[in-house]
Order: sequence, then C-alpha cells, then structure tokens
Amino acid sequence: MAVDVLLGLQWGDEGKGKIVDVLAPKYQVVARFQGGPNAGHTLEFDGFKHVLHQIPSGIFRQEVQNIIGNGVVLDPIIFKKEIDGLAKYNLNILQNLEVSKKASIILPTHRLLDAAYEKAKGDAKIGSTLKGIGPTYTDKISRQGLRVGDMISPNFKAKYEKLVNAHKAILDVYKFEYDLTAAETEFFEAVEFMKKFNLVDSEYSVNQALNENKTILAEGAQGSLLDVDFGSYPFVTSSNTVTAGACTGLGVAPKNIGEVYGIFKAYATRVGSGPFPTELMDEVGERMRQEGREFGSTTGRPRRCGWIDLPALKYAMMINGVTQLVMMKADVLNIFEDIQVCTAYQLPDGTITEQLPYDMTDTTVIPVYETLKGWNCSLEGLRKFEELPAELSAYIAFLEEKLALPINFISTGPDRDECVLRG
Ligand code: 2SA
Ligand code: MG
Repeated sequence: MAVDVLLGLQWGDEGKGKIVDVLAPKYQVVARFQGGPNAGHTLEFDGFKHVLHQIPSGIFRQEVQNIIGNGVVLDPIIFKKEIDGLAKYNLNILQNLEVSKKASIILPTHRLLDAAYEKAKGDAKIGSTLKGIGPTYTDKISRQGLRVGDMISPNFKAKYEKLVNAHKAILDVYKFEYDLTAAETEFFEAVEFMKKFNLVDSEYSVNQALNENKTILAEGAQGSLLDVDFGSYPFVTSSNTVTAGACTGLGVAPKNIGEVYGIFKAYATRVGSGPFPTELMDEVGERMRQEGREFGSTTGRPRRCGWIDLPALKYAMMINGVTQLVMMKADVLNIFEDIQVCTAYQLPDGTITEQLPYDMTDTTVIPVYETLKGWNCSLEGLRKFEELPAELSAYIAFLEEKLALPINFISTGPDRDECVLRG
C-alpha cells in the first residue's frame, strides 16, 4: 500500500476540502502534513457548510482515522474552537483524531510577530493570514520552538516563558504594542483541553497503517505555488506544500508515495500579495469573484481572480509528480462567452517561454493567451462526461493536451454530489 497525496496546484483554494471529503470513503486514514490554521478547507454536504482549518477533512466520515502530522504548525486556541464547532455533528473525534507530538505549537506571540513583521514590510507585505505560521516555522527551524509533546512536560510553562521572552524582545525592537493577557489565558486553557486527545508519535501510526495495508490520504493545504522553495518567494507560505512535504511532514518514505491528486480550478485565484500573471483587474475578474464566491475562507479577504495559467500548472505538476488531475469550479465559467487560457509567457526581451522565470516579482511576464469558446449554460445535474456541453468538453480536451494528463474528475458545484467522473 502507499500514501496517496492530494494537493493544490495553484495558489490555494482549489477546493481540496471538497475532494478529500469525496475521496474519503476510499481511505481509512486522512492526514495533514503541513501548514496550520492559515488553511481553510470548505466542505458542503446535506445543506451544511463547514470550514476546517487544522483538522483533516476526513473528520466527517466516522470510519476514517484522522492525523495531524509533525509537519503541521498547530494553534491550540483554534484547535479548541474547531473541536467545539464540530460538536453539533456528534462525531467521535476523541477516538478518530491523532495529533503528532512533533507538530509545532503556535503561541499567541507568534501571531503578534506575524503582525509586526507584516506591518514593518509596509507595501511589500506578504499578505499573510496573520495566524503566526511564518514565525512558528522560524522557531522550529532555529530549534527553539515548542511542540505538542512539550505540553505534557512538567516544565512546559518554563519553556513557554523562555520563548515568549525572546519574542517580547523582538516585538520591542519593532515597537509593536500588544496586550497578551486574554490570549495567554485562552492559550493555557486550550493546552489543557488538548491533553484529552490522542497525542502520539504519528509517524508510527502512519507506517503501521501502511504495513497493515490501509489506504492513506495526505491532505495538502495552501497550494504548490505558495511552496517556500518553489513558490513565488518571498510571497509564499513557510512550508513545503508539494508532495515532498508529505514525506517530511508525516514520516513517509518517498518510495511509499502512491497517487498524487493535483487539484486545480478551471480559472485561477490568489489571495495575498505576489505575482499573478493572468490576474484580471477588470470587470471580468470581478464577475469571476462574485460568481465563484472568491473570498478567503479563513480571513474573508477578496481573492484576486484571473484566467488559467498553464505554464504555472505544468510547473506544479512537474514538482509534485501529479498522477491524477482534478478540475474544480468549472461552473463558475458558465457565464463567459469566451474563455482565455494562458499557454506561455512573453518575457521583457520578447522571448516566449513555457517556463517560470526565477524572479516573477521583478520580471514582467506577459501571458500569451489562446481563446476558447465558452459553454454559456448551467451544468446543474450533470453527472456524466458524455453529458457535458461540447464547449466544455473542448476546453477539457485542450487542457489535457497541453498538460499531457487526463482530467478524470470535474467538479460542477460545491456539494459532495456535484461532480462528473470519467469512465
Ligand atoms: P501565511 O498565512 O503566512 O501562510 O500566508 C503566506 C501566503 O500564503 C497565502 N495563504 C493562502 N492562500 C490561499 N488560501 C489560504 N487559506 C485561506 C483560505 C486564506 C484566507 O482557504 O481561504 O482565508 O484568506 C492561504 N493561507 C495562506 C497567503 O495569502 C499569503 O500570500
Ligand atoms: Mg482555502
């Protein structure tokens, strides 16, 4: 058996939550391997809409074992809120969820540092979700962070104080004003709350599941173009969002990676700052935003919208070793007469390329577009490939040819049932 990986090929918000939920019945284990509460995975079913941030999307299926892996940065306060928010569904979370002792803990001061750094950057800010992600990973890498396993240590408080004092010194340098009292009380309450849960060395759980031939899905967060190594640095998140991140973030050997599901939207969005060659700053972009309800599920921020970008998509497929393509939100394009597809970039010296230049931030890349005809009709109720309007089939065929991989799964609406499977 192998660990299958599901991840976003763009800048996040591709609709990963829905696909994990649809695929979940196939899997006995669903695990998060990177990121933290900056993620917002939206699931819609039976008239409910629920946004998950740190808890894996398999949680709504009672028979699925969910794991928060060592690569995750976990905010106990948000964890408690998420668990409380799930109470109404009567899930057996205490039993169905494991949290890695090696996952890093986000402290209230990490959030303050995030805000202080962003403020100091001014116009050059990253557009962080301000959940403390960057500063927490910074402490992890500089070997001074706190981990979930430390919560049960008798000197947790002392370790906490030491790190917080270091943070306070930085906040003073940044002349950042704050009041920590309420957040600290909440933090320690949440830490106590977390102790009820299965805090484990989850690399053993994952590998044991592998040995028992269980099916395992690694659920990515954010998107490949936000990867700290391969994204548009510095406008990225602080983790490896690509397939390799599942190895380090769960303790899975590379040879044990199986299928890689690459999720992309039929168009493109980005939230936060950074290069976005196909961005539409006009009324077309605004229509996409309204039609696609493109507002951040964690922060509510309006997402930047634009046409699909094939050079960027191919790049993400290459880094991830994608074996299955999933196209989301095709229905959002129902309203357009014509659909543009970016097939290459033109660089300032006139060169046409299908590769991403090193510095997308300072190099102006002009997208080269091909125009396809829109289908201009509703996709409601469609469940079979053969039923798709001809123009949508042509759009899919065009993408498949350029991406050199079939698109076997097309989502036509937010609900669990609204999807078209090939075959
Ligand atoms: P951070 O918070 O420090 O990791 O932000 C760094 C960059 O990564 C982007 N980022 C995201 N992009 C899309 N979706 C994300 N999750 C939420 C959602 C975002 C929201 O699902 O909608 O609600 O606004 C996410 N998380 C991080 C971020 O915009 C920065 O560009
Ligand atoms: Mg999201």
